[in-house]
Amino acid sequence: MVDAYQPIDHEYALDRDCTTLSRHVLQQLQSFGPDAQDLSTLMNRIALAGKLVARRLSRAGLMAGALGFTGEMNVQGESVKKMDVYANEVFISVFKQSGMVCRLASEEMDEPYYIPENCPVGRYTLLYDPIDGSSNVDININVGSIFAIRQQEGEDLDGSASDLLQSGRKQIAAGYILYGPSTMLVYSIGRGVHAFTLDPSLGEFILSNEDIKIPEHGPVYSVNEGNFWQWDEGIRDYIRYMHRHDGYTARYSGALVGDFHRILFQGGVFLYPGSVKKPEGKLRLLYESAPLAFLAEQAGGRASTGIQDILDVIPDKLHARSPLVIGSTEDVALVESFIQERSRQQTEATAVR
Ligand code: AHM
Ligand code: MG
Repeated sequence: MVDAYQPIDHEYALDRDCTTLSRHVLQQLQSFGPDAQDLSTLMNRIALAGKLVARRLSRAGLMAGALGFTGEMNVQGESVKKMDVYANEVFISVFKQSGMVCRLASEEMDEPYYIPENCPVGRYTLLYDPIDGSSNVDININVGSIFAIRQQEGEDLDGSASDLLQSGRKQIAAGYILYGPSTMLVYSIGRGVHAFTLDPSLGEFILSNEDIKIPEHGPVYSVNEGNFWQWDEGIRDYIRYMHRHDGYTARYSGALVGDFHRILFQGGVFLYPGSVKKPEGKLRLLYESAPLAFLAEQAGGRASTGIQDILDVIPDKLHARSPLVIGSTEDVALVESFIQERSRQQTEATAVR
C-alpha cells in the first residue's frame, strides 16, 4: 500500500501564501452563503482597486500627467490632484458591472455616484477616500486609500442617500490600503483586524498580520503642532503635558493612513482636533474617521471626538467633518481627560459669574 502524501517542509509557508483576502473573508465568516460571498467579492474588488492605484503610484514619477494638480477644487474647497482623480475613477471602474455596489460616495465627489445597472441587486454602498494624504503624492511619501462598506437601507428613490447619515456602527466592513515601502491592505468585517501585504510577484494580497491588537498605551503622539495656537486650551494642555513628560515622542507624516498604521501596530494616539479656522477639524466622518474608528475598536483601541465615541456620531451631511482622537485606549483617555478638565473649569467659571 502506498502511504498517503505528507507535506512537511513547505506546509506552513504555502498555507500562508495561499491565504488571500477573499479566502480569509470566507474563513472569518465560516460560511459560503450569499452574504459571505458578497463580502468576499467586495473585498476582492477593493483589493483590485488598491493594486491599480499602487501600480500607478509606483511609476508616477516616470509618467506624463500622473502628478501635480488638476487646477480644480473639490467639494471640500481643496485643490484636486491628478492622482485623486485617477484613484477616484479606479474605484468607480472596479465596481461598475460588479452587480454589488449601487452607490459610491467619496471625498472627490459632491454627490454619490450611482451605478443604475447594479441597483436592482446591488445592496451595498462604498464610501471611500481614494487618496488620503494627497499632499504626499508628488514627493513620493506614503499615502493611502480608506474605505467603508454599508448596506443600503431603503430604495433611495429621491437620490438623497439620506440612509448614509447614520452612525459608524452601521458599517459592515472598513479598512485602508497603505501605499508605503510595500502596499498593505488592512481590513475588518467586525471580526478583528487583519493586514495583508501585496506580493508583487503573485499580484495578490497575502495575509501578513492576523488579529492585530493596538497596545493599551504607546509612546507616539501624532498631531500637526503647527495648529497649536488655533486649538482649544484642553488640547494645548495635553500637548504641554507631552512636552514635559518623558516617554513620549512625536510622529506626523501628513497622511492619516500612515500615521494610524504606526499606532495600530505600536500604540499611541493620533489627533486632528477642531481649530479656530476649522471648528470640526479637517477629517471627514463617513470615509475617513468612521472607517478607522471601526478598525480601532476592533483592534481593542478607541476613537473619540474628544467627548463622544466617533462610531456614535451621526453626520448631518455626506461630507461632515469631526474632530478625531484615535489609538490606544489609555492615550485616547488621557487626551479626553484634558478636554474634560478644561470644560469643567469653564462650567465652574460660568457658574461663579
Ligand atoms: P486629504 O484626504 O485631502 O489628503 O486630507 C486628509 C489628510 C490626512 O491624511 C492628514 O492626517 C491630514 O489631512 C493632514 O492635514 P494637515 O496638513 O492640516 O496636517
Ligand atoms: Mg483623506
